[in-house]
Amino acid sequence: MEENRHGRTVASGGENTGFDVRKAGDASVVLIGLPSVGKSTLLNSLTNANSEVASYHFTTLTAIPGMMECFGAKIQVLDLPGIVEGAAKGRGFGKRVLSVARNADLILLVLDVFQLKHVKILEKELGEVGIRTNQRSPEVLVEKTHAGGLSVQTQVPIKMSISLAKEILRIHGIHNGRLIIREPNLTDEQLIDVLSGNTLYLQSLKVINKIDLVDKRFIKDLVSTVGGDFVPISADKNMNIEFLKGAIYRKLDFIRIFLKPRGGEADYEEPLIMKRGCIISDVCDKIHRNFIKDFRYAYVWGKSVKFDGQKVGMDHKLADNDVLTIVKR
Ligand SMILES: Nc1nc2c(ncn2[C@@H]2O[C@H](COP(=O)(O)OP(=O)(O)O)[C@@H](O)[C@H]2O)c(=O)[nH]1
Ligand SMILES: [Mg+2]
Repeated sequence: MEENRHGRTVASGGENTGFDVRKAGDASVVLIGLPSVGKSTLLNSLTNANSEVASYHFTTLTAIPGMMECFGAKIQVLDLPGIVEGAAKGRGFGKRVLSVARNADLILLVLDVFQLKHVKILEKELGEVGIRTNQRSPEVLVEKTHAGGLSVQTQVPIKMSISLAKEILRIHGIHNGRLIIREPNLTDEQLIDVLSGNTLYLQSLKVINKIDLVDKRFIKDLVSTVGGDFVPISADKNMNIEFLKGAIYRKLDFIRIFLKPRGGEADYEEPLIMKRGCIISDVCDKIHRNFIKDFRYAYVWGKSVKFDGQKVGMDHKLADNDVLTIVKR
C-alpha cells in the first residue's frame, strides 16, 4: 500500500523549492493561516513531526509534513509558511502556499484567538486562486453543441435572468449549447466559477488557537463573532487537540471498506480508508498502482448492492462498511 496516490507529489509548479511534498496517507490536510498564529506548534501537537516554532514571522519557509493517526486513518498534515494579504498576487510565499492548498483534501484555517477577523483574509486569498471552502459545486450542466444557439433549461427557481446566463456563457466562449440549471437560486458568481474550470470546492475547518490566553467567557463570546462552526484549541498547551483530530476525521468524510480474499474471510482488523463516493477502481488504485490492469470483476456485500455477493464492475460506487472481493486475471 505504498504506491498509487502516495506517488503523487503536492505540486507547487516549477523548480523544487521545498514545497514538493510527497502525498502520503489516506488524506492530506494543510494548515493555512497568517504568520505566528501557531501553525508549526499545531503540526507538532497533531503529528510526529518537529516543525520549528518561533516568535518571529516567517519561520517556516517550506512545507513540513507530519503524519497523524485517527480511527485507523493515516492523515498527512502539512505545515506551510504563513500567508498575508496579497498572497494570491504573489506576496511572501503566497502563490506556492496556495497551490499546495489546491492539492489538499481539507484546509485548516488556523486563527489566533485575538485576530479572528483574519479569517476574511484567508478566505479572500483562497478565493483568488479559485478555492471555495465549504461550498459544494453547484448543480449545473453545460452541453456544448455545434449549432443551434443557446438554450437555458431551469429545473428549479432561480433569481438570475436567462439573458444574463446566456451572456455569461458567451463570455466563456460558448455560443451553441444547452445549460441545465438544477441549483436553486444559482448566482452569476457560481455560474462563472463552473465555467472557468479552475474552481475547486474544498472542505475547510476553522481552528482558533491560543485559547489558553483567554477565559471561558471569552470563548463563549467567540460564537457571536465567528459563528458556531470552529474548534477552539491551544496547540502549545495541548488543549482540545484530541477533539480537533476527531473533527478533522469527520470532515474528511471517510468510509471503510473491508477486503475479503476469494473464498476466505473478510479482514475486519484493517479496513481500507476511502473517501465517500469512491468507486472500485479507486480501491484498486489504493492497493497498488498497477492493480487496475489485472481487474476482472468484483463481488460486494453491503449497503451499496441490492443483494449480498453481487457481481459488479470497476465503476461500482461503494458504501461505508462494504465487504469487497476483487477477482483478478
Ligand atoms: N500562548 C500560546 N502561544 C502559542 C500557542 N501556539 C503557538 N504559540 C506561540 O506562538 C508563536 C508562533 O508559533 P508558531 O507555531 O511558530 O506559529 P506559525 O508561524 O503559525 O507557525 C510561538 O511563540 C509559539 O510558542 C498557544 O496555543 N498558546
Ligand atoms: Mg511556522
